[in-house]
Amino acid sequence: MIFRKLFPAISLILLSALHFQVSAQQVKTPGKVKTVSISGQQVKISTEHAFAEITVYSPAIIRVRMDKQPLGNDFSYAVIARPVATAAQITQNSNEISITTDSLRMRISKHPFAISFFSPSGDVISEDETGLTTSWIGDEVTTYKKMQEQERFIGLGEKTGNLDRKGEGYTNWNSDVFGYAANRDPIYATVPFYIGIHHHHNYGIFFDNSFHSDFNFGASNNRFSSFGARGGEMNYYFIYHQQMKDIISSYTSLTGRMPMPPLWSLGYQQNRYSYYPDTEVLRIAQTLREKKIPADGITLDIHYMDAYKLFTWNRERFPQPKQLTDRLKDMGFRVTVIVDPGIKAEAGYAAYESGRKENIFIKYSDGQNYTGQVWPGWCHFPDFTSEKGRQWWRGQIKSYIREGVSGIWNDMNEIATWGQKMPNNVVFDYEGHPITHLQAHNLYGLQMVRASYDGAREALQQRPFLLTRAAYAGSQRYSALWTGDNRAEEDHMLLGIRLMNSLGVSGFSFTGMDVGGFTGNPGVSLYARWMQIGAFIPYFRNHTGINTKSAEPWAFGEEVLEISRNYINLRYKLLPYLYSSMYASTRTGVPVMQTLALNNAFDSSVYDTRFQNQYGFGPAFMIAPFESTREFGKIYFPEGRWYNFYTDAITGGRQEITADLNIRTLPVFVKEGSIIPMQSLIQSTREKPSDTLSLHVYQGGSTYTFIYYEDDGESLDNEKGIYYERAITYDAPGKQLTLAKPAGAYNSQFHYIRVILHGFPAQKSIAVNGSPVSLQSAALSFLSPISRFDPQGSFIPAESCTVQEAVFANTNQLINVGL
Ligand code: NBV
Repeated sequence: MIFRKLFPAISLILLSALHFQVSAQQVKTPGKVKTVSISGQQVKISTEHAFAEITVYSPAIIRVRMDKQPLGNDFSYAVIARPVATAAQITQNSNEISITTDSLRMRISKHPFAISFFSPSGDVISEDETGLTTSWIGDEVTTYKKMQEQERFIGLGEKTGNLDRKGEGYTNWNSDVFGYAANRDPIYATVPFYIGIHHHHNYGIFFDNSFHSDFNFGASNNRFSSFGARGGEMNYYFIYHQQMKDIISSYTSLTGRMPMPPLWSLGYQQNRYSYYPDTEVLRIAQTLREKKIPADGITLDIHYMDAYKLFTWNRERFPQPKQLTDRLKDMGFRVTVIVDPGIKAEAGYAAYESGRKENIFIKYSDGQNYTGQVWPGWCHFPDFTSEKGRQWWRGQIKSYIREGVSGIWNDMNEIATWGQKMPNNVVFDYEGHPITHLQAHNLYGLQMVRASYDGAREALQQRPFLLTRAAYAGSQRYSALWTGDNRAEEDHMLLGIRLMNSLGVSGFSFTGMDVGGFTGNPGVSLYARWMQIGAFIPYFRNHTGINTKSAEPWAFGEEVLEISRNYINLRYKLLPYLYSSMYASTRTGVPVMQTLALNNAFDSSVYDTRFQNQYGFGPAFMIAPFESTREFGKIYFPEGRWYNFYTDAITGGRQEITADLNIRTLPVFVKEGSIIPMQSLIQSTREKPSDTLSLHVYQGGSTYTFIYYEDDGESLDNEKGIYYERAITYDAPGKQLTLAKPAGAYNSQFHYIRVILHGFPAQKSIAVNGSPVSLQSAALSFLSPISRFDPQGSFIPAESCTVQEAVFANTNQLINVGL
């Protein structure tokens, strides 16, 4: 009876609830433009259902902000640039608004609102998919771009999969993925920037939104590519240049570039989870020296702590940390320690007590500190989105520096907690404008390394080395990034290369992977190949997990030891080249480790899955990595002529060649016309090389400039102009090599230059500033022979090439060499 009476009311409530659900699930598009206001480089627009703000950031960058409500506080941790004064012509008529810069044209249709971008010559570069444009489902916002014919997509930071991401979809939600599968998504880092390529155009899109986000490059649809997030504004930067490297430069002008790393961090780093006690650390360091394996770094994983409590030392294992780091420093090793964000909630533990007192932990919405479980047990987590939290962390980090630590390795900062389900009602300060975990999650790693970097730099008064696992766009300003808990498997070695190549085009130049693999045990050949590749990646670290076999270079037999030593030696000889290439990257954002697409964006072969793992290392090298067990393999040579690095044999470009492979040599090629500076072998960067810089010049057909760079390797003086920067130009048609007058207030440590000519016709002498200097012909091997251990005790000789070389004094005057 009562029910019958109440029925109409209940059904009304139910119906309206249902109606609400239906309308919440409706897809809302902006509709028609209602008002337009143009001021300087900016256009503000209101439409039937949305608000938009279009800002010209530079001739090549236009920012689009949209929301279904009036636009809110404009704040980003990723973007550090302000709009550059740009001559932009902004006009409108009843149908459209048009924005024209020197590099780009944008059209905004009014009925309904839709955006298109064109090249200055009028080609379509990117256009909203008609009918879908930008739309909302509840709080979720997505922009749909028409899929252009034959369009390809690369980038998006640390993403598994193929180089060309066409047909795939990806999610950004920083995740702790121990031993991840080679196709796992998402993994640790969020870099919502990608490059689209079609019809001989390429463009970049940076979607600066830290909520859980999704990118679709034609997955499960044949209509569009899209990017969207579960909350926040549509907020993207559109970048157009003809050259892909300029797109990366523009992108990194927005989100920043890596600072110059300390030289020692480019040397070889020996790791495991974990080396302890101190005597074991010293034994490893000593063995590297005894076996003449150059190395610069050793890392302490979580077992250096007392019961995993951050900012403590296990005094049984490490009674005198400062003595240990001092002793290691004397041996030419720097120590990097791991830090996790979880602070154990334990009365009496200093970091916990001070963190509580200072009230710097993240909290539930009711004000109670959030507690999650990690290594030490139940923990609280610092709020790195508040200055107070960062300041507290900076202070704590100083304790490591006092103990002589030089590097800070930021782990578990996704945030990783047991259960992997951090509650969304945890609130973060966000510089006084609180946000929930939904928006803060992907930013946590970025803010943590910011605080670690600032703390370490302040305390060291030198360049610190920082390493992180989780990241958001912009983290490159503070830290190198490594690709986490990979597996000791062949496909993971190759995947690691693609991850780093993708990170490279997404603004991260300083990257590494666990060489040898973190989970599992690599076979002998896999380890050898991985070490060879390690010599040609920016951060060269050997690391392995807790329950794995020893994975130091001597743990796999004599042949592997010799192979590893060969390539680590090579790495050390190449440090002038690598250091200069890293410097170039600090200036331009162009990565040192480069997918071949970077210079060959419109060459379909570089995306071929058979060749997609090939990459450039700095401007000169092309590496062709293969699984270690392969006996032959196809290599693609892009445009230009290529020298075999070991033999100088030349291969013409735009062709595939089947090459014989062996485990002693990694296929490495040098682009014609290159200049590669090298130094004598040293055992660590603490040791001075000989005073002769070798300049390898590879005969080519055009003019090329290499920017050579030196500084003291670790102080901050480089920021005050105390560096040595010298343009070295090889003008092939003019047969000239010119070393310009150096810039900066630092003196080169090299007093002589040895010019080593590859592929040049035989000559008796070269003219150095007009005076003849005699040329010698010499056989050159970049590697040492490998012992064969047969009854004769013979050697497998290393391949060699014949070069011509001449030595002359290195002065600060212009040096002109006639070749
Ligand atoms: O601190 C231990 C490990 C570390 O070795 C590894 O490199 C990180 O990715 N860490 C993860 C914690 C858990 C590993 C199972």
